[in-house]
Amino acid sequence: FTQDRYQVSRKSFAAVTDSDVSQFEKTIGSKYVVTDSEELLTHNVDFLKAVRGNSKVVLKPGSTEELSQIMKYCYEKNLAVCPQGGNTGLVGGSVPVFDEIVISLNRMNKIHSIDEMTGIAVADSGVILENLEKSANEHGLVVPLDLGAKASCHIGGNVSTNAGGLRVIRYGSLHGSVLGVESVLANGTVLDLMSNFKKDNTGYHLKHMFIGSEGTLGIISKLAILCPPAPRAFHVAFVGLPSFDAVLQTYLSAKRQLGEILSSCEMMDKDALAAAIQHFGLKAPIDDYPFYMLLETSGSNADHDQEKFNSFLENGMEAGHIVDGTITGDPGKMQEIWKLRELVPVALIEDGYCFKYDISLPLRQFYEIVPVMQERCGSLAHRVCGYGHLGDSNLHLNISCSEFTPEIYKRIEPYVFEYTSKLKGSVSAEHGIGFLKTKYLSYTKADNAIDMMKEVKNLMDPKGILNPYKVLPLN
Ligand code: FAD
Ligand code: 2HG
Ligand code: ZN
Repeated sequence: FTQDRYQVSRKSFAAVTDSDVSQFEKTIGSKYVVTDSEELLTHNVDFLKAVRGNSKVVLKPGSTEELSQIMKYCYEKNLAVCPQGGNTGLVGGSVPVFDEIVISLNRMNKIHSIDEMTGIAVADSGVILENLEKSANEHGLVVPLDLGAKASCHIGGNVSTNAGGLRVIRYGSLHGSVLGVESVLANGTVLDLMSNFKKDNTGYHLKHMFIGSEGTLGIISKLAILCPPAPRAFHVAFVGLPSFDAVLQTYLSAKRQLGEILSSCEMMDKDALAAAIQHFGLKAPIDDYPFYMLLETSGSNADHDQEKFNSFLENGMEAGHIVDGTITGDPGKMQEIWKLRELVPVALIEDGYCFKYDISLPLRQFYEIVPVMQERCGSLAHRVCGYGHLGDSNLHLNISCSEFTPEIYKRIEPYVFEYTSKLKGSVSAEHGIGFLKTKYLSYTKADNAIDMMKEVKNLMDPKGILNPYKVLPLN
C-alpha cells in the first residue's frame, strides 16, 4: 500500500459520527448504509491492491434524489466522499485515502431506454458495461467502448475516467460518444446536462467537465450515450511479427487496406503474451515471435470483409512484415484469441507485484522505452514488457517482479515519466491520474494549465469534499 510513499496528510474534514450514520439510514434506508467491516474492506481496497483506505461507511443510494440528499448533507457537515463505480480503476482513484465516505453507485443500475432508430442509450451511471452492451445488442446496437474490465466496471465509471479500451480506433473517445450527463454536485445540486443530440453548440460544453474528471467535480448519476449499429460480421486475426518496425508497417497497411472495417489494432510483445499463457494456461495459436498483433474487423458484409482481411494478410506476408498468423470469424475462436490479449494485464499482476504505466508516445518511438527499461531494471524485474492500443499510440508498459522493493521502484520512477515527458507524450493515456499519479501530472500538463484545473475545482467544489487527494497535485 502506497499512502506512505506519497506522504499525504488528512485534510481537516469532519469524521463520520453515529448521528451522521442515523441520518444516512433515514435518507436511503439502513440496508444501504454499510458499516460491516468485511464488506467495507472490498470498498476500501483498489483492484491493484495499491491503495487502502479506512472508510467507516459505504452509502448505496438508489436514485439521483437520494444521492443529492446525501451530498447536500455531506456538504453541510464538511464530510469528504469518494465516488465508486465497479472499483476496477488502475490509478487508485476509486477508493478512499483516509476515512472518506464511499458512495457506491452499484444500486443505480437502471437502463432507462435504448432507441434503435437514434442509437441513443440512456442509463444510470451504475449500469455494468457488459449489461449495457448486451441490451444494446438486443436493439441491434453496440456500446462504442469495450475493455477487459467490462464484467465489473460501470458505464458511469467509464465516463468518469474517460476510459479508452479496445474500440477507440473505430469509435473515438467518450468525449465524442457521450451526448449528455446528469451530475450531482458537491453541494447536492443536480445539474442536468442530458441531451439527445450530437449537435448542441449552446455555449460552454459543460458535460466534458465530467468526462474524465474522476469524481472530483461531481458524481455522474445518469448519462446518454450514442451507440453505433452492431456490425453484422466480425473477424479477428492474430499475427506474429519479427520486429517492431514490422509492427509499424503492418499498422500502416491495416489503416490503408482495412480502413473503414478496422475495429481494433492491438500489439503485444512476447513477454506480455508469455504471462497470459503461463498464468491462465492459454494456448498460443501460432509459434513464438518477438511481437504479436491482434487485429479485428467489423463490417456489414462477411464475405467482403474476409476477402479484404485475407488479402491484407497475404500482402503482409509477402512483404515479410507478418511471419505467421491465424484468422477467424468463429465467435468461440475469436473469444479465445481476445483472451490472449485481455488477460495480459491481470496475468502480470499474478507474477507478484506489477508496476503499470499507461502512456501515450509518438508512434515511431512507441516501443523504444521497453528495452531501455529492461536494461535499467536488469535482474530486479521478472518481466519488462509492452502491449497496448497501438492504433491509439497508447503503450502499456508493465514491469513485474516478485514483490515491491524501493530499489526497483527507484530504477523505474521518475525515469519513466521523464522519458515520456521528453517525447511530449502523456503520463496517463487512458487510466487517469487518480491517487497514484498526482505527483506526475506536471510531466504532461503545463503549470498554468494545472492552476486552471485548481480554479475549476475550487469553483465547483469549494470545500474540496469530492474525491480529495485525487487528480490534482497534493502540494
Ligand atoms: P471505479 O474504478 O470505481 O472508479 C474510477 C474513478 O471514477 C474513480 O476516481 C471514481 O471516484 C470515479 N467514479 C466512478 N464512478 C463515478 C461516478 N458515477 N461519478 C463520478 N465519479 C465516478 N481502462 C481503460 O481506459 N482502457 C482499458 O482497456 C482498460 N482495461 C482494463 C482492464 C482491466 C482488467 C482492469 C482491471 C481495468 C481496466 N481499465 C481500463 C481501467 C478503467 O479505468 C476502468 O476499468 C473503468 O473505466 C473504471 O470504471 P469503474 O466503474 O470500475 O470505476
Ligand atoms: C488494457 O488495455 C488495460 O489491457 C490495462 O488498459 C493495462 O494493466 C495495464 O497496464
Ligand atoms: Zn488499455
